[in-house]
This record gives sequence, C-alpha cells and structure tokens, in this order.
Amino acid sequence: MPELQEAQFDGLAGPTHHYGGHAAGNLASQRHRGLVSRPRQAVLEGLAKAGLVAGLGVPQAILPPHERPCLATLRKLGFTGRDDAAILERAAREAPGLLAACSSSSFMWAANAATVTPSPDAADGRVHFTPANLVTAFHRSIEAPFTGRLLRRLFPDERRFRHHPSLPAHPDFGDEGAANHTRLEGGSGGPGLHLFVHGRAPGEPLVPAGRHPARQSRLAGECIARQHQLDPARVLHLRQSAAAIDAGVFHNDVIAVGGGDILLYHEDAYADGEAGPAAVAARFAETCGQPLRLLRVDRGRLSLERAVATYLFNSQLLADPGGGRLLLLPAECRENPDTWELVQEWVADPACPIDRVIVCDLRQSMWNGGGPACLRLRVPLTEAERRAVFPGVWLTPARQRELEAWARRHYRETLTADELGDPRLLEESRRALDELTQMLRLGSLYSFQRAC
Ligand code: SUG
Repeated sequence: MPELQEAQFDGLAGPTHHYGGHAAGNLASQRHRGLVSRPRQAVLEGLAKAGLVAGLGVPQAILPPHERPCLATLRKLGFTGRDDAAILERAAREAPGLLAACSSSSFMWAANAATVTPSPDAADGRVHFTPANLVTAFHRSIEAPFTGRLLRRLFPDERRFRHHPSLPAHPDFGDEGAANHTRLEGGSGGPGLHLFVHGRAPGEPLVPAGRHPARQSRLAGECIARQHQLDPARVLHLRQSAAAIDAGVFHNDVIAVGGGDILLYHEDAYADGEAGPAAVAARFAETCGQPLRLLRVDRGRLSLERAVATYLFNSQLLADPGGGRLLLLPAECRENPDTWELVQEWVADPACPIDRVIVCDLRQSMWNGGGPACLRLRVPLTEAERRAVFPGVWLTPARQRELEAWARRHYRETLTADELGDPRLLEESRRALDELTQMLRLGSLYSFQRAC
C-alpha cells in the first residue's frame, strides 16, 4: 500500500480582503464589519503560517486568489457600463453592499473550497474532488466555478485525479466543503473512515430553529460520499447541535478537529451528545482495527462561547518531525488563560495525544472568522500523486520569499469599503494576479487574462 502524506493547500488572501460583515452566523465577521482591513498583513500572515507548516516537513502548497471584484458577477447582476471602471462606479453608487460581496476575499478559507478524498478510499483508486457550492451566503456562492477550474489545473492527470462538478445550487445540497469533513485513519495507509457533519436534514429550513443558518446539509455529505466512491461501511454522518450553531459554530471545524487516529471535539458539538463520537469510535475500531483516541473538552472546562472566541478547535493537527503530534493554534488561544491552561495540561499529560503546540498570528483572517484550519485544504496524496501536482504551487523557502516580496509590491496596507469601487484597486489586483501566474508558471488562469 503506497504511503499517503497529507499535503496542505493554503488559500492566499486577495488584494481586496476586507471586513464586509457578509457571513451571518459567523460572529467574528459580524463583529468586525466595517473595520479597516490590512490586505498586505492578511496575505503575509497566511504565508508565514504556511511557511511554518512547510518548515515541519509537511508538503505545503498555495492556492492563488480568485479575481475580485468579480466583474462577471456584477455584470450578471445588471451593472453594465462602457468599461470595467464604469461598471464598478455604478455598482459602488447603486449597491455598495453587492459590490463588497463581489469583492470578498473569502476564497482564502480553503477548507471550504472543496471536499477531497484520497485514492485508497475510492473504488476507482483515484483522488476525488468536489468544489463546494457554498450556497448559503451570496459572497461565497460565486467561488465554485473558479475553484473547480483551479483544482483541475493543479491536479491535471485524469488517471489519478477525478474532478466532480459542485452539487446543485439548492439549500438541500448546501455544501461548505472540507470544513465539515474529517478523515480518520489507522496509519497503515489503507482506507480511512469518513466523518461528514451537517447542520440540517433535507427539507428543513436554512435556519432550522435557532438564530443562525445551518450551512451544511446532510444530503451534501451523502452525495459526496457516493460521488467519491467511498465504501458505505467507512462513512458516518453526524449532526451538529443547534446550541453549537447558535453559539457561532458555522462549520464543524470551529468545534472539532480530527486526523489520523485522533478526534478532538467539544462536548456540545453534536446533536446527540456523546452518542455521535462514540459511534465514530466504534466504527473506527471495526474498520481501522485499532482504538480511536477521543479527546473531549467539557463545557465546564471551556464554554462553547469561549471555544468560538479563541478558535481552539480550528487548530491544525500535524505530525511533529520530532515524533508525536502537534497542534498549530491561533494566537487568541494563548491570550485566553482558560484555553492556554487547558492546552498546557494536554502537552504535559503523557496520555494525551497532543505532544506540542505552536502558535501563529492570523489576526486579519481571524477577524473574519478564519483560523489556521480554515485557511488550508488537506489533500492526502501518495508520492506519485504528489509528483503529478502542478509544480509551481509548492511552497519552498525561495518561493515564500518571492511571494512575500510580491505581496509587499502589490497589496495595499489598508483598505476600507469605500475604496472597493476604485478602478485603481481593480487594476492593482489584476496586476498582482497576472504577476503571480507568471511567477508560478500557471499560464493564463483568470478571465481578465483570457480576454486579452
Ligand atoms: O464563510 N468568513 C468565512 C469564514 C470561513 C471560515 N472557514 C472555516 N471555518 N472553515 C465564512 O463565514 C466573512 C467575510 C466578511 O464578512 O467580510 C467570511 O466569509
């Protein structure tokens, strides 16, 4: 069985990164609406995090930003004009909220880009990809077409990689990608166990009972498991608790993280309490032939509210090059004494599967509700598959330096919503993306390049 290694594909923030308050149910996005953003800092923080992970010996790649403001969407919404500047000007005047939504840098949260399952788990032996339709929030619903195009470009070999269209754009199929999908495995390189988490059953309203939308539908997980040719014995569906969604858990990765034989979760994450994780553990033992290490955080120890505020569960669980497992945490965890004390106890406890923690500052992303785990798409690959990935996107130290210099050249230091209609911002963004595709040797990828 060829050995699988989990590659991390991190989304880069785009030049129009801003705080639009676009995401209902995402408390950080709501709280920071209208604040001045720092696009350059956002992309540099993301690169620093990716560089840290690459430094651990983990295969690390980057996903180029999408084209924003999305002129194609603005045209669809009826904003016409003699040129792009006129379209922007009209949108800014008549509907600044729509212009802001069409300018969101939300694609940077790559955990929502797609669901990916590895080759040993599929009946046809291929890596499967389904771009998420992200139908719940308008600003994200425009991401799927470019995500699909990008993934095909980066994973081109059809004998190894299978690309599916995103699910139908209907709330019954609401799909937010890998943020609600966890693959557990026993370390043999053999098939894993897939955990799909949803907030809503088919036919239920988008806001089932509480205050916030339940973005992920159960049907989406069922369809993806089928598309990806997973063995039904190795698939489980768990429902989020309404209390968690109401406390701001808009994706499962805000309240649980899993990988290998570890599942770290909050007591209030799932609708049927402990029965859910217990079922996962039982199925894991059956299918992977070893016990699952469940690490539960009790509400008495850390409230849901505190977990959401610090994003403890949105950390990345990684293999430590020195042996054992490490957790890459957002800086907010260190700033909160309860969370930090808990983490220190884990590290000190020899029975706990977390051996070390490292902290990174992702403030710009965090203010929009995106922590370390949100920024990356996990793609488990064999070595042969890794070699078949488009090479320009792998993050080497030299590439990281080039990207940092690129960001400093092209990204504004600060940005406010009023500036989104500035045609110079559009030009700057296009220049940045054009240069990026040259640097990565991606050829023409964006619609503004193909039109030329
Ligand atoms: O979809 N925020 C994103 C954050 C996504 C985090 N991803 C994961 N948990 N995997 C969202 O809510 C806010 C944009 C704004 O308000 O400007 C936003 O889209």
